[in-house]
Amino acid sequence: MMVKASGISGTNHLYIDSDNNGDTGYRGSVWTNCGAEYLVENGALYSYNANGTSWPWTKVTNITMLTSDSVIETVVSLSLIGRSTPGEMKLSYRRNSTDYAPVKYSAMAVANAKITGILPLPATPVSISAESTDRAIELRWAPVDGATGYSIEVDGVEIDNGTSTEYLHSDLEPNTQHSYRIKSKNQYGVSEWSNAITKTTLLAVPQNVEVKAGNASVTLTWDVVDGADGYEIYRNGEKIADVVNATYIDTEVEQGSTYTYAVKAYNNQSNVSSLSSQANAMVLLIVPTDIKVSYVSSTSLKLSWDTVANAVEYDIYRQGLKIGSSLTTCYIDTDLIQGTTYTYTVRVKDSTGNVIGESNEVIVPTDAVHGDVIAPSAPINLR
Ligand SMILES: [Ca+2]
Repeated sequence: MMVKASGISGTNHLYIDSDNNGDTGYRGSVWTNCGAEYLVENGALYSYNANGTSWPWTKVTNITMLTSDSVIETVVSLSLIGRSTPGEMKLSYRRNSTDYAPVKYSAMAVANAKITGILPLPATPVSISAESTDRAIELRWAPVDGATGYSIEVDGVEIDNGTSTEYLHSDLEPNTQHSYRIKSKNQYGVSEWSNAITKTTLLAVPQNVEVKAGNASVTLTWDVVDGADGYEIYRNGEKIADVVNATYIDTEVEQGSTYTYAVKAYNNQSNVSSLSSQANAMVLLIVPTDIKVSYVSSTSLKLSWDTVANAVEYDIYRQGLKIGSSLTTCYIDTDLIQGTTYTYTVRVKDSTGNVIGESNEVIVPTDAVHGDVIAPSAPINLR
């Protein structure tokens, strides 16, 4: 639009009856036979959606206006005023300035405009996908025919993305929400913004996953994840449990087997972290097995058993009462009474003195071996 006159460098109104219909839009007392849907004033475009006579206008966007005392020139994209087909529309101009008091308003100049063709603006990007990690979000969209570039609005800030149809938003905090809109460009202008896309980064990956094998169990611990409502436990690649706190004791394990564990954090908004790094645990044999009994004399016998990993000391129990300890894997019990049946168990203690395992009971009848004495061996670790 261009206006030529004199003394027009002040405040100006450029009205646009974009649908060429005098019954719609703003119908002021001056321009009664026309209804304006848009107004350009002081470098901004406004749209009208009130009752036709009241004044309120809504700002659409800033518009570049070149003004001098004798010429005003501005360009408004047809897409901004809702025109996508050729045809007529009406434009008008009125000076509106106290600079020219006492005549504040000029007479209204009205012109017809004809749109003979529509510049082929690029289409709005569609098929936009977004993928999250805990620290980044990556967007991709389908290339738009004829587009020479793209702009992306990232959390409210517009960025020129060049010709790429991908955008990586990095250095983000875990479990934070971000929003994006994309538009395409060509030599004639820009498309409408796409619909806004919101995407949340994943919860942080659980760190410092540690495992500790115990007596027929494995205890897992890891660092608490901010924003997590719970954790999923994976063993050998399969989910085995869901827990609230940052610890888990797996009792469904077999001694002597090795297991691989990993953890995911999740919250109640369906945000699930990536799998943590893996931790391996070998469930140790910590229960004395295969206790052997040999007779030293008719009133004494020797108990022996296989070495138990992590064992530092063994306590020997007879009839449920502790009768001694051993630093090795054997023990000689004396002063037995012939004809009596004795029941033994062996408990394993670790370096801190805790009992970490206990054997099954071994039942030994002494009368069955009366007179069948095995050659005595040297006493070991009698206490
Ligand atoms: Ca109208």
